[in-house]
Amino acid sequence: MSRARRRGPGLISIERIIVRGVSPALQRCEREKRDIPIDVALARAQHQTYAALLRRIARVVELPPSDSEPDCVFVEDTAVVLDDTTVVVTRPGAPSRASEVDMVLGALRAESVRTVVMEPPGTLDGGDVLRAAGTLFIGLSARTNERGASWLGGLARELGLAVVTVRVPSGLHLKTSCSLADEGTLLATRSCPIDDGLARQAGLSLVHVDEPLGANVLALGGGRVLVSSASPKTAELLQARGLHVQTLDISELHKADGALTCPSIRLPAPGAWCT
Ligand code: CIR
Repeated sequence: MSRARRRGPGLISIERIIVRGVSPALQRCEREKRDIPIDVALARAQHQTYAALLRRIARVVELPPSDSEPDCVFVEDTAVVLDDTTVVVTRPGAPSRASEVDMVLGALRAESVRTVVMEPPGTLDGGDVLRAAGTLFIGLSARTNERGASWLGGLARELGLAVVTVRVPSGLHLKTSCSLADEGTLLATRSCPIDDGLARQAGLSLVHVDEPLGANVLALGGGRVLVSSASPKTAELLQARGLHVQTLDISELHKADGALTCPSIRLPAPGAWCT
């Protein structure tokens, strides 16, 4: 018998956050423009500021980086937080990132989180999954294949979530082009595959942003949102909508094709959800 039950909108509330340090090998990470130098010391300092900001709102578990996992700071890709009870540990689509899941799985178990480990042959990166109230959007990308998306979709439906799968036409992940600013607001570039109709079906208002790096913000709950300092117009727009905006310089993580959601796994408080 299906355990499905309909989900009300509820609130974003983060109880715990997992982050992982910047690898000394970050320069060798997966990325589109490999020739742009990354200042690893600066990346580390920016990441420390990110972690410090998150510590103001939740308990942060910080995992050590690895010399042999250049992308290990981008923990979001290794896990999908479906709800306040269940976290999926993924099979990242880039072979160089496959081993990153081991440390994250250990950390989730140490936190007594119920984990479900994805099975082959599907692959899926957490950056392709957007939880928005009662809907889970899954992007099919160069990293997330049909098998991975349908496996995750099946599990999410069992937990009572509506599932919408979209094709990611450009950019690394679905959340490269969109993210939630708060419970009801989807920020997106014009190339985002979630259009106005899909957003409305999920109970969201779609707000287009012109700055590509402005599309990935981190909703912290309680009307607070982290925005990259590389997207000042997006920060202004959100402030004008009444949100408490904190800007953060993550220039070196942007050079690694990362953005604000990528360096953390957010775990919700009981009865709440996270994006
Ligand atoms: C990668 O290409 O896998 C990393 N350099 C960037 C991952 C960014 N993660 C995310 O958007 N969730």
